[in-house]
Amino acid sequence: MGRGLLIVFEGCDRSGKTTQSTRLVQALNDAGVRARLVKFPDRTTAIGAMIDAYLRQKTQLSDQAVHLLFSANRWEAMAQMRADLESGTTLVVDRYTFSGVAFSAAKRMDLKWCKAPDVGLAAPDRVFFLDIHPDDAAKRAGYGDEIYEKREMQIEVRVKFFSLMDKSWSIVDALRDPDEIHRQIMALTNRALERHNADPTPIGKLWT
Ligand code: 2DT
Repeated sequence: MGRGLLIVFEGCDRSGKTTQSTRLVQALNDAGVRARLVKFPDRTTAIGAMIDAYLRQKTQLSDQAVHLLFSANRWEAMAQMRADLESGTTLVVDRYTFSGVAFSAAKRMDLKWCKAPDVGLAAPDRVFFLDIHPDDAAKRAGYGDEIYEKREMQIEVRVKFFSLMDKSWSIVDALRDPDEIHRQIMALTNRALERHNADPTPIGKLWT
């Protein structure tokens, strides 16, 4: 049995990442593919609790400190993620290093500095970017009270996401019917699984 794939969902707030990543895991499991959902930030850990307090504006942290906490929150999950991948479980990840870099870079932090703490994390096999303009996303339910849920920030984040894309990314139009989006993502995932089974590659390392 080969390794599982690392599939990442990225996008601005309200783009449907949580809905689509959950549906993908369900559909893969239904098709007999072992898959598990991973979500960053993972607010359930001690580090995640600090991130949660920052996002909900209950505590203040410097931009650098919170950036490093987001990265540490991925590193604390890495051993289990690698073990799952190696044992054949496909991981579907709701936000990953690209959110880390895009949100911090949108605050005018240096791009190279932002990438550095995530160097060496497991690299995704596929990234699905659920693309929606922040103004359309805001119409869905309006933004909440968290620190980054502001129009100007979201617009800047989207620009940063585009600057991070490479050939492993697929841009998915997130303004469409959720069933249609799911079918497209399922087709892209099946193609990635078939390609990997025909020509297996080891887990890559990020930002190297
Ligand atoms: P959720 O609404 O998806 O819980 O995200 N963020 C996320 C960062 O700034 N850096 C990161 O590394 C990650 C993973 C995006 C909460 C907010 O946290 C931002 C939105």
